Order: sequence, then C-alpha cells, then structure tokens
Amino acid sequence: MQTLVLAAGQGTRMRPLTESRPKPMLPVADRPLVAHTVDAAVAAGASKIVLIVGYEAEEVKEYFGAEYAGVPVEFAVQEEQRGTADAVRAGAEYLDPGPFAVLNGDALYDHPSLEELYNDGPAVGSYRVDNPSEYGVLDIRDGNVRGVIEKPENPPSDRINTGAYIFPPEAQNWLDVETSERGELELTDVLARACEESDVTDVPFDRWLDVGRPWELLAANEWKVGELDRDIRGEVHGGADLRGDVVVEEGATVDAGVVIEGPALVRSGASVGPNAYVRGATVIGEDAKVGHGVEVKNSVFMEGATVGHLSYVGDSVLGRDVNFGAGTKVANLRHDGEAVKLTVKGERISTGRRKLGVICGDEAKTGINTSLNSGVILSEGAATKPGESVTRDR
Ligand code: TTP
Repeated sequence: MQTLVLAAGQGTRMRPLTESRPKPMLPVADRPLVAHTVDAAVAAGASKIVLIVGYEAEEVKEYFGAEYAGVPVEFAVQEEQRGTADAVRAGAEYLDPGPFAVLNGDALYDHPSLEELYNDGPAVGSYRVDNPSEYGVLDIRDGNVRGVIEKPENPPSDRINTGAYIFPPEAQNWLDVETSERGELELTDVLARACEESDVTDVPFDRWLDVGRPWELLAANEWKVGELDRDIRGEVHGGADLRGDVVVEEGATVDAGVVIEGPALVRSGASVGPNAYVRGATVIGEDAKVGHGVEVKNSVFMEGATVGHLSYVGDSVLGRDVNFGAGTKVANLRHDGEAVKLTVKGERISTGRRKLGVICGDEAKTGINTSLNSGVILSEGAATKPGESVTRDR
C-alpha cells in the first residue's frame, strides 16, 4: 500500500522543543518520532513512503534518504501549512493510481493494528477514549463511518480519529476541499466524501498516541523505551549496576557507582556517572552527560544536554545542549497532588500527569542551585541566576 506520511507541520504546541527542529524529528527512544510512524507503516505493508515535508524539511529528508527499511521514499514539499488535505494534495503527484494510506507523522501506531487497517478497504483507524469531546469523533452508524465531528459537545461515539486512513483510488481526485471554519483544508472533508461514495469501516486500534504537546513526548518515550531489550555495547565500569532492560549504545560510557534501572537508553557518546542514578524510561541522548551525584527519572535528554553535578531531574525534557548548573533541582509533583499544568500557546492546560517536571528549549542554562518548579518551561537559550527559584516560564 502506497503511504503518505504527513510531516510538514510547524508543531507550535510543542514549542520550545520545535523552535529549530521539526516535531517529527524529536527523539523517541533511539530514533525520531516520524521514524516510528514509518516503521509501523513498513511493518503493515507499505510499498512506498511519500513524506510530506515543509517546516525544517531538510532534517527529515536527510534522515530518510531515498530508501528506508527496504522501501522507496519520496519527499513532497508543502510550501505553506494550510491543512492536512492540502498536505495530501502536495503528495498526490507521487502516487500511483490505486488506493493509498495516509498517516500522521507525529503519531505512534501499534504495528498489528496498523496491519489490520492496511488489510481493509476504505477505512479509518479509531481509538477509544473516555473524553471524546476533546477530539475528532467518528460518527459510526450501521457499522460504517459517516464522518468525523470535531470536538462535539454530544459525541456520537467514544471512538476518535487517529489520523490513519485507507482511501479509495478515486479520493486522489477529491483533494480540493473548501476551507473549514478553523481556516484549514481538512482531510476529514475528503474522508466525508469517501463515506458518501463508499462504505468506510472503522478499524479499532489497540494502542495509539498523538504526540502534539511536550508531555506527550514523554509518553511517547515511555512507550518506545519500554519496548527496548537489554543490550550493552558501550563501556561499562565493573562497579556499575545495570538492572533490567537497559541499553548502552556503542561509544557510551557508564562509570563506577552508577545504578541504571531499565527501561532506559544511554545513547552513543553519552556519559553517566560516576555515582549517578538513572531510572524509569529515561533517554540520555547522544553526547549528553549525567555527572556525579545526579538522579534522573523518566526524562529525555537530547543531544549534548548536560547535568554535571549533584542534581535531580524528574519527568522532564531537556533540549539540545541544555546545561544545568551544579545543584539544580527539578520539582515534578505538586503538593496538592493535582495534575501539573503547562502553558501551551499561551493557555494554561492540565497535562493530566501527576508527575511532570520541566521542559527546556535548546541551550537553556541554569545557574548553580537553581530550583525549577513543576510545569515550568525554559525557552531556547534562557538562563537562570545562581540560587534562583523559578516558578514561571521564561
Ligand atoms: P497538527 O498536529 O494539527 O499540526 P502541527 O503538527 O503543525 O502542530 P501544531 O498544531 O502544534 O502547530 O497536524 C497533524 C499532522 O498533520 C502532523 O503530522 C502535521 C501534519 N500537517 C501537515 O503536514 N501539513 C499541514 O498543513 C498541517 C496543518 C498538518
């Protein structure tokens, strides 16, 4: 099945992590987010991948090249991010006649579910949630999908749109849709046409994750780091204790006195220790550093992020080349035990997570003994003074 993967978006809700990097290239375990989407597509039977790129396109192109996992890859540039139907239209010239699949390049799909979708006719992948009103909800009647209703007050079902579709061949001619109320050209309008013209089935997915906001990047890493099997290739001191499914890539070092509780991933060029404690679905990215007396829990360190001495980092994302001064501590739990809130595009939003630390854009720096409150965002290049207690984004 020829497959279009939408990866042209700006990822504004993911800022500051997408300030200079496209969202599909954010790290999830040992590869970029969109590589997991493409892996799932290939496992499901994709014959060709057409990646729709736009924002920071070069990074995506460089990663995939002309072939990936034995499958040919083409790139279509969507000049302006005018919506998902427009993105598909940008890729249509690379399609052969016949049915085609479309996947969101910022979502994780489980392989068997996607395979079921690929084996079906015109179809849409759905996922059951308790709060459908916050999503695009599938209108399902007599076993067929009739369309998608965006954030309805009275949802017609508890099954939401995963952004994974199999379109019939004729849909290649239905891509010129009208601008929607929110000012975008929407693929769900193409789906609505498909529902009018033929039977579109709903394929329930066992697992799915939309990765749009910073805490969802942590959830994505929890999923994919959790799938890693123990594999120790780097240099590990005899006095280190690696428990469970820990991966230490070639070129990484783990020094004496370190305890790492899997699942955890230490990437090539990274160093941990001496005397550090790493646990809970943590990724220490390429050339990143966790120094003496540092505890890291359930966090993602991107390339070159450094926490050198006597610090605690929990449930946090540290962008490229972030540097925490000695003694920096991150709070990851509110006293009242309520879900931590984060500001997304100027709006305070509950993340639904009881445990969440901080989100740091690339090259943010903290002075020694900085305290960072839970839910704080440090923008790209932000700095704190020694001894500061940071309770607001900066
Ligand atoms: P969104 O998550 O709605 O958009 P986005 O990725 O730009 O993020 P944000 O809303 O935070 O700015 O998009 C869903 C998928 O579709 C995602 O994989 C990006 C892709 N997309 C395009 O390729 N082109 C587009 O014009 C749009 C709007 C989205």
